[in-house]
Amino acid sequence: MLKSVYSAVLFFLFLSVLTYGQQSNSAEEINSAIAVLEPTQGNKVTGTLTFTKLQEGSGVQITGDIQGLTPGKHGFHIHQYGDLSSSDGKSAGDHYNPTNMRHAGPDDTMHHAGDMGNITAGTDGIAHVDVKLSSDISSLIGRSVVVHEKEDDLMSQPAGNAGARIAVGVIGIAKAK
Ligand SMILES: [Cu+2]
Repeated sequence: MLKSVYSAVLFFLFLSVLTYGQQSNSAEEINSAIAVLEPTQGNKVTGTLTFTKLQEGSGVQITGDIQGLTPGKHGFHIHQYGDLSSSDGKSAGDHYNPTNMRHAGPDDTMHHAGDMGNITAGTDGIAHVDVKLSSDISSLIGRSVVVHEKEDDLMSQPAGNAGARIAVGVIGIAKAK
């Protein structure tokens, strides 16, 4: 008798642990993210980018404006870490590259998941961003967006010879509008 009560208690404990696990696994669905870009030391580039989960298939659309740039092309990537502790942006690590590809342009068959090519600033120093990435939005949360001093040649390893990091921003979950 005592033994079966004991088994029943154990069984309920087991059930509650299982249910708890399921609850913590059902994470909130992320539909939109934001990155507020701040200049690295000695620069004045700023911007705000919105990440919107695409409703068809997987992927994300990234839109927004970046200002304070020198006119022309600037390398533009998702980097691995959302760590902005160093004033030169290097703590953001290398390009986000979970599948261990070579660096290239976003239109090449194989490239880093974080390769977004270049943004182009006009004579007003503003670049209008509108790019699509195939990554799932949740895989980008906590990583960073980096804007570079120079053009990404979409070829040189490991980062397109794009020079210093002039603006960085962490990708965070956006507040619902
Ligand atoms: Cu970069």
